[in-house]
Amino acid sequence: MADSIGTLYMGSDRQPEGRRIRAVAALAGLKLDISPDYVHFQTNKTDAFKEKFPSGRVPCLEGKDGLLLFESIAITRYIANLAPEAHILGRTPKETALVDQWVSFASHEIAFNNNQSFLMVHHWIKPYVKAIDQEFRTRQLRSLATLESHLKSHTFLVGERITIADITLVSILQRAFSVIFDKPTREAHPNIVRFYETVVNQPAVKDIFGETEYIDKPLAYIPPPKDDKKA
Ligand SMILES: N[C@@H](CCC(=O)N[C@@H](CS)C(=O)NCC(=O)O)C(=O)O
Repeated sequence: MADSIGTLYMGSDRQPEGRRIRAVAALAGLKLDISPDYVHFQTNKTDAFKEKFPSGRVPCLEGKDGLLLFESIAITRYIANLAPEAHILGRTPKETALVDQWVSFASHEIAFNNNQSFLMVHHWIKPYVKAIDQEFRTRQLRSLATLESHLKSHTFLVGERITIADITLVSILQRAFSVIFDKPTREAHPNIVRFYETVVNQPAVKDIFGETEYIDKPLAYIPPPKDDKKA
């Protein structure tokens, strides 16, 4: 393998956006160093970090050539563009447009809704309002229905080979499997589950995605202990 293309700053190994970038680099056959010194919620709050990456949110890429890049969609596209022979952005302008369509759909129509429920249930967004949580879940289910229907007749999202759209989507589904995708939901979406298993088990990315936690019941809000309410 050639020299590393740069250093990736990321939170935990389980962060969907970080996994996605590492998986795209692996498919592209490119080496990426992971910053060993990065401490999440500390390093990203320093002036030195924000001078390089003004959003103060990871993942961020510091290229060997000095490129400074934040936002996972931009980073995955950049890495895929460095390896045109891997064809993971699509093989024609039409395929690339379809790849962009599914990256957008996965990010805005699935990840966004799933993240809101995830953040509410974990007390990051307060106060918890069940009807709002439920609305995000309903919206997500509508998007999952669109996906299920597409995957009935497609092995991968676009064309006959894996692209960054597939990697983006499975990184998002992996999180969704721990929030909304209980057993009945999995049974109602067999093509999504088949697609997910096909992509995460590709030899190049299997170790990056690791084990998936399949829940039996949807993730539910647990109110904080009474003492917390006084604070
Ligand atoms: N839109 C960003 C989202 C990244 C993101 O959610 N980063 C969180 C991961 S926990 C973060 O860095 N949070 C730290 C903070 O907000 O201080 C992307 O796609 O890269």
